[in-house]
Amino acid sequence: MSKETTYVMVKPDGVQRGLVGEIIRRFEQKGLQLVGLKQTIPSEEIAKKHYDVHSDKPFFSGLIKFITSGPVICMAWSGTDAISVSRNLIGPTNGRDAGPGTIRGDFGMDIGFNMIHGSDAAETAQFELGLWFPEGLNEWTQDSLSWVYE
Ligand code: IDP
Ligand code: MG
Repeated sequence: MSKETTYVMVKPDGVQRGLVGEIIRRFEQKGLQLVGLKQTIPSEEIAKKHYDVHSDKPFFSGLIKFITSGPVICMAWSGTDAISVSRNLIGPTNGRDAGPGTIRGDFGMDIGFNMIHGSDAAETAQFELGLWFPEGLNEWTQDSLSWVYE
């Protein structure tokens, strides 16, 4: 158990489909703390850095085209084990395989259009937060969290 901050991003399909509020609601209600939030249209440069691990995959160019096609919502969420907790809220990559109750399971039918990204490990979270939030995050005390953690 450790306090972590993870990078979460609503992708262009999630923004286009009007799912931003629904997605933020799920993270808030779970008990994660929002420490960074903004809308941006990603440049090709930032998109390629973000997805660099997939640069040799056949879907890479399509993925970059998709991510840069319109606005995304960049978020930073903090909490105990925030990385795995967020990945569980998000669900498996392909919406058709994702269980009900997960974001991809409840709203998605596709592997490419899967609405949301979440960092998969501590090192990736650190890299992605630095990439998308070079201005830094907000540290603040959320009083309600004293009723989330015993
Ligand atoms: P993740 O988002 O669940 O961590 P990754 O395997 O890291 O999934 O893939 C990154 C993103 O690349 C996925 O969220 C999805 O948008 C896209 N992607 C992955 N595999 C495919 C594919 O086979 N076809 C098209 N897009 C894919
Ligand atoms: Mg991934």
